[in-house]
Amino acid sequence: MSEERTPVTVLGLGAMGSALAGALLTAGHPVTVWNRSAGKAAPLVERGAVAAETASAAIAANELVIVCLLEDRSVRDVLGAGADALAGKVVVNLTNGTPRQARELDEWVSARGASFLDGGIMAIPPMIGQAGAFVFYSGHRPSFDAHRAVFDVFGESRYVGDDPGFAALHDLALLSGMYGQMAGVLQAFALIRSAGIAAGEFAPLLQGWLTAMGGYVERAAAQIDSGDYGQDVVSNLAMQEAAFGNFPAVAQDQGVSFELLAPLQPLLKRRVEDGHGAEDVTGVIELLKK
Ligand code: FVH
Repeated sequence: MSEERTPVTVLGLGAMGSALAGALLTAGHPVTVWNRSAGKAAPLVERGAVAAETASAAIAANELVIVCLLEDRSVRDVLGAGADALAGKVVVNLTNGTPRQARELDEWVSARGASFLDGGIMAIPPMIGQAGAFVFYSGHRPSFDAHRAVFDVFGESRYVGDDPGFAALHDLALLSGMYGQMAGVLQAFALIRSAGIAAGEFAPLLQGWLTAMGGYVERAAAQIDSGDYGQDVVSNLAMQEAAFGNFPAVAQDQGVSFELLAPLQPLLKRRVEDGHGAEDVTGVIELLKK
C-alpha cells in the first residue's frame, strides 16, 4: 500500500514533528525523518521510517519536505544546511512563526528553486490525525492542491491565501484569543483560591460561564465589520468601565496580582472619555490601531 502514497520528509522530531511523522506512517506514507539530536527517530524507525544522517540527505530523499522545528532561527539553520538539496522541492514549514518570517522564508526558499507553503497547526500533538485538529496553509497554491491528501492526514486543511504570511497571521490571531482567555481563567482561579476554594470545585462554573459568553464573538464581529459599536448594545461600555474598577480592588483585597488584566482598564477608561460610553466594549478595538 505504501508505494501508492506520497513519500514525505519530516525535519524535526520534537513532540509535534514526531506526531506528524507518526500520522503519516499510520496513513501508509513512506517517511524519511531527520532530527538534530539522535534518538528521537528510533520509535519512528521501528514503525518503518527511514532516518537520514543529515538534513541535506533528508531533503534530497523526497520532493515533499515538512519542517517542524522550534522557531524560525532553527528553520533557517536546518534549511541553510540543506540548501543545496532544495531545488525542485516543496517545502512546508509548520513551525510557529510570524507572517514576516514566513514571507522572508518564502523568498529564501523560492530563490533556491523550491516551492513554499507556510502552515499554522491548530492542535496539540495527541490531536494530530484526530477529529478537531486543523492546520492553516498559505503560499504556493498549486503545491497545496497537489499535496492536500497528505496534509489531510494531520487534520482538516484550511488554505487561507497566496500570501505566505496568512497562515501565521490566522494562527497567531487564534492563539491571541486563546491566551487572552487563559489570562482570564488564571485570574479567576487565583481569586477563588485566595479564599481557600479549590480550582476543581470552581471549574464547572467557570467552564459554563465561558461557554455561555461564547456568543460574544459573533456579535463583536458584526459590530467591528460595520464599524457601528452602538448596534445591538446589551451591556454598555460606561457601565462596564465603572464595574471594572472592582477587579483591581478585589485582587488587592485578596492578595492577588492584577497584572494579567491591568492593561484593559486604561483602554476602557479612554474610550469612555472619548465619548463612547453608550456603545459596546467592542469599540476598544479602535484604540488598538497603530
Ligand atoms: N507542541 C504543541 O503543543 C504546539 C502545537 C502547535 C504547534 N506548535 C509549534 O510546533 C513547532 C514544534 O513544536 P514541538 O512541540 O515539536 O517542540 P519541541 O518538542 O520543543 O521540539 C523542537 C524541535 O526543534 C529542534 N530544534 C530546536 N532548535 C534547533 C536548532 N537550532 N537546529 C535544529 N533543530 C532544532 C529540536 O531538536 P532537538 O532538540 O530534539 O535536537 C526539536 O526537534 C513549534 O514551532 C511550536 O510552536 C507546537
